[in-house]
Amino acid sequence: MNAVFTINGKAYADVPPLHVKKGDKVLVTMNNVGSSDHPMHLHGHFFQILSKAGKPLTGAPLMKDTLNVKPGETYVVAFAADNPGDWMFHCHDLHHAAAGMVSEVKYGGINRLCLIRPSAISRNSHTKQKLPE
Ligand SMILES: [Cu+2]
Repeated sequence: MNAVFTINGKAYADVPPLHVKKGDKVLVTMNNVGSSDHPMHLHGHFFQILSKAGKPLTGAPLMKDTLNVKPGETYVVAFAADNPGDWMFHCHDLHHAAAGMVSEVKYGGINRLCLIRPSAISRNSHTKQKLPE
């Protein structure tokens, strides 16, 4: 079965990123409308769980970078945009991530003039590959 796993109805790379600015306090609602658990993982930040099913959490602040959201559950979490870069925000069931359940947190003002060119070059080959101009 070739299931597609989505965020807001879209699969990566069609999932719109969360655009943030350094210093923002970002609220994210995670609502699992599917039938599988989705351990949602944010790179580069920790988020505080504010509420589950509309009920505020009590006690000491609960800070996590991964939260398992079960079918039907809704959490509101918050994080401080304090680590500029482009960060993945994805389901940590990597089968789900590979099938599209990936978003990104992107900061404005980041230099995106980077280029990497992965390729498959045999380690046994002594042939140098000329990069295109
Ligand atoms: Cu998942």
